[in-house]
Amino acid sequence: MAVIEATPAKTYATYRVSVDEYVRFREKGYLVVKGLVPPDDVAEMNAFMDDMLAGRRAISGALIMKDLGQKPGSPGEWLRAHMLHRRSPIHERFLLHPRTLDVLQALIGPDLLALQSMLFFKQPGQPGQGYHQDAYYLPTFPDTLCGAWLALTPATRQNGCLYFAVGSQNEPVYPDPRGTGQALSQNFSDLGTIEHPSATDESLNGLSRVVKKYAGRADAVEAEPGDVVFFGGHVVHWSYTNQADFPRRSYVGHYCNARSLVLWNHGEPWDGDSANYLHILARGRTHLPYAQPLFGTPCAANAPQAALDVGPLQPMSMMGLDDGLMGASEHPAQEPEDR
Ligand SMILES: O=C(O)CCC(=O)C(=O)O
Repeated sequence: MAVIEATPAKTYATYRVSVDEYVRFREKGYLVVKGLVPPDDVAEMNAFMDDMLAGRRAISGALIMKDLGQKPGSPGEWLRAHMLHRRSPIHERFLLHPRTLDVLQALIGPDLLALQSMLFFKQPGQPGQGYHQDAYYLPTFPDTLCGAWLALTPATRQNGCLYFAVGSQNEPVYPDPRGTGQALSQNFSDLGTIEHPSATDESLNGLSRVVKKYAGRADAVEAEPGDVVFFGGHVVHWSYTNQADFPRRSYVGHYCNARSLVLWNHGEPWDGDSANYLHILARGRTHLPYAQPLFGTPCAANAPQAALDVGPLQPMSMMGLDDGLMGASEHPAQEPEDR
C-alpha cells in the first residue's frame, strides 16, 4: 500500500493555446510550448531525482530500467522509470500538472484521461529510443493519444533530444506480424507489417522504411528546462545516445481523450471490457469509468467543479434556417408523445 503524503496546493496561470499552435501541432506532428512548467517545479523534480540517484529517497516498487527491458545493477545505470505516478505524489502531481493539461485540453480534449508516465534519467552514454509510434504501444479507441514531454535539463542534439519525422503524423499505425497495433489500422491494402519498432539499429527497425519517405524532414527538437513537447500517437519519433557529459532528463506523460476506450494498463491485467477505470480523469467529464488520483492531486476526478469547467454540453441540431442556410439550433426539448 502506498504511503500517502499531502499534496501541496499550488495555483498556476492558465495557459491558453493559440490557433497558430493548434495548427502547428497538426502540420508538424508536434508542438513545443516554451517555458510551460515554471522553473521552481523543474528544480523540485531535479532535486527529487538527485535524491533518488544518491539513495536519499526510494520509491517502493518503482520499475526502473537500464535499457529497453533490462534491469539496472546500480543507480548509475538508471535510464528510465515507469508509472511512478502510481507510487509517488510528486510524479502524480507532474502527470496532472495544470499547465500541461491546459494545452492537452485544446489539442485532444476537452475531456482528458491521464494514462502513463515515464521519468528519463538518460545519463551520459545511455542509449536513445529508435523509431516508434506511441499508439502502437498504447491503443485508444477512438485513437486520441498524445504525449507531453517535459524537459528537466537542456535537451540538445549532443545529449539525445527528440527527433520527429515531420509528415509521419499522417501515417497509419504500423502493426507487427503478431497483430500488435493492428486494431487501430484496419482495412488498408498496402500497409504491411513492421518488426522491431524502437530498435536503435535502423537496419532492424521496420519503421525505417516509413522514415525514409520523410527524408530531409527530420526535426531535432532541442529544448530548455520547463519546455514541453506535445506529440500525437502516430508521429514517428526517436532519440539518440547521450554523448554529452551531462544527463538529459525528462518527464513524459501520455494522455487520451477521456471518451476513448483504453485497452492498456502497462502490461498489467484489468477486469472487464476496458482499462479506463485504472486511469485518472484529469479534465472534463466522461461516460466511461475512471480512477481517482492515489495521492489526491486536484483534477476532474476529485474536483467536480473542475469537471464542470469545460462548460455545459448543450445538444444542438443542424437545421435549415429561414434564409435557406444551414445553422446550428438548440435541440428542441423532448415533447411528451401525443395520446
Ligand atoms: O525521451 C526519449 O528519448 C524518448 C521518449 C519517447 O519516445 C516517448 O516518450 O514516446
